[in-house]
Parts: sequence; C-alpha cells; structure tokens
Amino acid sequence: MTSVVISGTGLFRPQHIITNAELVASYNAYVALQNERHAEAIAAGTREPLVPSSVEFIEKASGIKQRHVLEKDGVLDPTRMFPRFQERADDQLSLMAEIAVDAGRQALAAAGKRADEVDMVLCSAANMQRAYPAMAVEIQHALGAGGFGFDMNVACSSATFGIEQAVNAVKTGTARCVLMVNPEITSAHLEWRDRDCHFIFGDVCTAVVVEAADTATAAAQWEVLGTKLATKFSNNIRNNFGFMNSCEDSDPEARDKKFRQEGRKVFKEVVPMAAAHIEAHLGTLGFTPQQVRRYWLHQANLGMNQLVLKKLVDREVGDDIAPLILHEYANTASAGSVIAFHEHRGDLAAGDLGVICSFGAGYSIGSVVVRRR
Ligand code: CO8
Repeated sequence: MTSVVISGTGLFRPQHIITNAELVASYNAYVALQNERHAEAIAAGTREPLVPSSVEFIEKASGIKQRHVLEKDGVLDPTRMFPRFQERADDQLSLMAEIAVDAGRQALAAAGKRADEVDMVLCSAANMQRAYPAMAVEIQHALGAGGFGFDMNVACSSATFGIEQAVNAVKTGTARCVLMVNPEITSAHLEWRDRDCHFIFGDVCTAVVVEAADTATAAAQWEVLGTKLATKFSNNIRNNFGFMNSCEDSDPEARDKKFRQEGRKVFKEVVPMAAAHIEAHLGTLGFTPQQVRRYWLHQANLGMNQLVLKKLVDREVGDDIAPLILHEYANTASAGSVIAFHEHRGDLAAGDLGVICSFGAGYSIGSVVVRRR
C-alpha cells in the first residue's frame, strides 16, 4: 500500500486583530443602545434588559484573548455588528478563494511542489461562500492546478475529514498530490450581538499538501499512519442559515439563524467522546496515548483541551505536549488543529508520533496519527 505523507502546510492570517477589550467595549455600547431603545418596555417589565459582556469572563471561560478578522470596523460598529465586505463581480476572485489561494501557495512552497503538480483540490470548511460553482474549482483554477476539486463541510472537523479524503485518494491512486484548504471566514457566520458567543471565533485559512511518500521532496515529512472519523447527531451546535430561509417567512426580528450553541452541554459531551476516540484510534495502531510526543487538538476552549489530555494521559500537560493557539486566534472552526500543527511541529525529531484531532458540530470527531520521517 502506498505510504502517504503530509509534506507542507500554509496559514493565511488576516491582518486585523480584535482584542477582548475592543470586543467587549463595542458589545457593551450595543447593549446600552438597545436598552435605551427599549427603555419603556424594560421599565414596564415586558422586556428583559440586555446584560453587558466582560473580558474577565471571556478569558476565564475560554482562554481566548484576541481574534484575527478580515474586517474589523463593521464588527465593532455597535449599530452594525457584522463585517463589511465589498461585493465582488463574478469575474473577480471571491474572498474565500483569495485566502485559500494565499494559504495554498504557502503550503505548496513548503512542500516544494508546483501548482500544476496538484491533481486534486479539496475546499473543506464550516461554511461555503456560495453553493456553486464549488469553491475548490475556483481555487484550482486560480492556482493553475490540474485534476479536479470539490467542497466538503463537516463543521469544525472539516480539516481532519478532508485530510482523510486526501489520504484515501492518494492511497487508491485517484490523485497523487492533494491540496486541502480550510478558509474559515467565521466572522461572517457569528452572531456578534449574542453575549454567549460573540467572543468565540476568528478568521484564518489553513492549507495542507498530502502526497505519496515516493513523490515527496520536502525536508520534513509527516507520514500518515492512520485516520479515524466519527459522527453522532446533536442539536447542541447548529447553523440554520440556508437557501430555504427566504421561503420560510420567519420572524424578521428573530435572532440571526447562523451559529448558536449550548456551550456547556458541548463541553460536557464532547470531552469524553474525543478522549475515547483518540485512545481507540491509537490502540488500533498499536500505540498508547503516553507514546504520543505531541497533540495538535481542536482549539475551542482551553479547559476542554486540558480535560481531554487529562483523560488520555492521566496528568496535567503543558504546551510542549499540547500547544494552544486559541489565545491568539480564538476558535477558527476547522482550522484550529491545523494551525497548531503548522506552528508547533518544527522541534519534533524523526520517529516522533503526533495526533491531529478536531471535534465540533455534528457532533463530529476526526483524528490523524502522524509520524515524523
Ligand atoms: N460575559 C460575561 N458573562 C457571560 C458572558 C459574557 N460574554 N457570556 C455568558 N456569561 C455568563 C452567563 O450568563 C452565565 O451566568 P449565570 O451563571 O449567572 O447564568 C455564566 O456566564 C456562565 O455561562 P456559560 O455556562 O454559558 O459559560 P461556560 O463556562 O460554559 O463558558 C463557553 C461558555 C466558553 C462557550 C464554553 O461552554 C465552551 O467553550 N464550550 C465548548 C464549546 C465548543 O467547543 N463548541 C464547539 C464550537 S464550534 C464547531 O464545532 C462548529 C462551528 C462552526 C463555525 C462557526 C463559525 C461562526
């Protein structure tokens, strides 16, 4: 069976940063405006006043300190609270494709590959900018890649599920070199006016090159020893935005239909699932969790990652075993574990074992066990 490697990764990081202090100041200005607007109803007891957000809560509950975003003025404007993007003509590169092309080029350069050597492009993300033509086909075209491309979405597990599709395509001979990209424009599908979740997400794009070991020339390669995917239906993280919304005649005053979650339930239910999933996956490959040199975990919540690791290795571990990127990037949906892998793998030695693992909506869990060559 063909041995398959990850030979390069890339990361597009938007230039704008929103700190927790900026975010909370804007949210609290929105709260003051709303409470003023509805002062009579609040005084009459027919409406609950909105409650301010706080930096202390955000940092304690999540570990997030800031987030990168593609556009910040619109998000921070208390009379708007979502990014301001210029609509582009059909003959211009779309925004999602633009950030994917940037990350994709970096990954190809790291792998020492030309775009025309790529014969499969996978665009795998929690939301697509449009239904069709597939984002992956536009990215394939913009890069000058060959073969074919398609889109896929498994929310926060889109990247690990994408890596498995790439690995299988190379193993079966469907493709020789796959570029898998995760453009996550979370700022456009976050309800910034919801105190429970306004702090959670940030924008980025990650890219991964997967190819047969016998074609790989990169100095550092990561052999994929195995992949394991699992899903279990849950309503605790949902995005009801979709093409049928305009036919449903819903209440125009109702909350934005995009991201919402029962954060506590997700935390409690997903932690044991993720730990058991990783342990079982390692077991099928003949390894124990203690033998893993590094875990590049999904980046949703600091406490969540600490608990997953505690269940796995029965002790507290630090950044050297499970690096965190959450404080800088926030939750970047499917890109989080790939950012951790991109930024924190250079110090590992040949033979070292690592696990890339995502968990999120669906529920979905994906793990990729790799060994440095
Ligand atoms: N400021 C101050 N106080 C607040 C705030 C705030 N902003 N928000 C809530 N509070 C208050 C609450 O009102 C509550 O008060 P009380 O105790 O008086 O009722 C108290 O703080 C505690 O609230 P919570 O129970 O909600 O707080 P938690 O400690 O549970 O922390 C978290 C909330 C951080 C959300 C936490 O539950 C968490 O991280 N859970 C895991 C979430 C997770 O992993 N989700 C996966 C998400 S992503 C995914 O899979 C797909 C996403 C696709 C992309 C979408 C892009 C937009």
